[in-house]
Amino acid sequence: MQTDVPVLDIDPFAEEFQRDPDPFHERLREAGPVVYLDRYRVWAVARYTEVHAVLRDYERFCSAAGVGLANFWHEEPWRSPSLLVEADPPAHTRPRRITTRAMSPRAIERLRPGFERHAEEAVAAVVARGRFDGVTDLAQAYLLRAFPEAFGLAPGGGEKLLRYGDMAFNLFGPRNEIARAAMAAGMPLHEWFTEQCRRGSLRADGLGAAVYSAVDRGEATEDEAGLLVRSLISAGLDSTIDALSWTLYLLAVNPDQWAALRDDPALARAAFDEALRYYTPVQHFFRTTTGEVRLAGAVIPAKEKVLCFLGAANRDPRRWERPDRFDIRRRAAPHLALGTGIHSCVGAATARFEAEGLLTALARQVRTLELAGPPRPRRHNVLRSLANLPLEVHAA
Ligand code: OVM
Repeated sequence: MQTDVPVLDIDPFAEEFQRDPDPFHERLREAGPVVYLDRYRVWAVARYTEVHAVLRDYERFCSAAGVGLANFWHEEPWRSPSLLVEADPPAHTRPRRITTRAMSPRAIERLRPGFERHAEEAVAAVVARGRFDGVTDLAQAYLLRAFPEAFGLAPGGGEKLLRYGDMAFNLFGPRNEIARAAMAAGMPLHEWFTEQCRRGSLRADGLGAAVYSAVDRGEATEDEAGLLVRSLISAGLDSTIDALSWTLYLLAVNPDQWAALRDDPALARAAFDEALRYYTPVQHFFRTTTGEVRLAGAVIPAKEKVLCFLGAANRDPRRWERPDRFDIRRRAAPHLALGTGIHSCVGAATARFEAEGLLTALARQVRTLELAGPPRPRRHNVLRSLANLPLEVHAA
């Protein structure tokens, strides 16, 4: 190995790192454009320019060996690989086109009234209570209704979807005690989850059925459609609940920003993107080198894992002015929280719609939004997550 690449003893999956990633992110960024993490024998990038470059370069930094710590060329994946996030072109192209189409702006515009209604109801319920938990009573309560309805899933399965998604995301990390606990809770749901992804379980007017319409057009098999629905419903719930929870937190502790949103609810989308930048829910994904590659002066051998710290890139002072200031009026959208390039989040527009629904309802119904106690982080291998968020609101 080269001597000019800093070798760091930082463990991104340790309790200490996960409780407060920011100081570790800074150390990773400042150590150099490319670093080597001894403990896991992986390379890592934490600056915006390099994270962006790796994500864009799918030929040299591939996804088919898995986008978590496990290298599928050496170890068996825990389930059949995703046709989307664990695939490269040309195999990736058709599944991606199918899901992009199913979740096109036009397709999801139809969902807006449902999102708005669920948001108004969820906000009204917490306004009536005054004090509540921002994670469970608002972000979850809202999405556990809006999300299954949008996909055409039977109502009431939300808790199980959460548990399964929690496992799927955790398993992008190592098989540590968090992953084992998530598997103990999630594995018994495997059959149930697979059943939810079948055509017969999905309402004809939902996003799930829109994926299956590719089968009717001769573009996919029934099994492929099932795997694509699996991707969408395992990736889209936990991550968005965290994103909404952090948005609520950031608005509660930045009263000037909350005032700006109340004055102009059209800032809802920008506020959500700034929160995605500031507290990036999906903290990292890996890529794997296809051959020996040169990156920012470093030479990385073939078939090596490269850890892309999305959250660190989103606070890189080389890219952002005053990166540690939460400012809903900045142009945050080029953040990397939803990736970039061919694998960028296929649910991005849906998530932004969901957020707009919640934040505009909040801006309409709520006058004051304040922290009512210390929030507690939830330990997770991949997600930056809150366990709870005590809030207090007064009606507008
Ligand atoms: C997938 C997928 C993509 C992103 C996140 C994720 C469970 C899954 O394609 O299955 O988390």
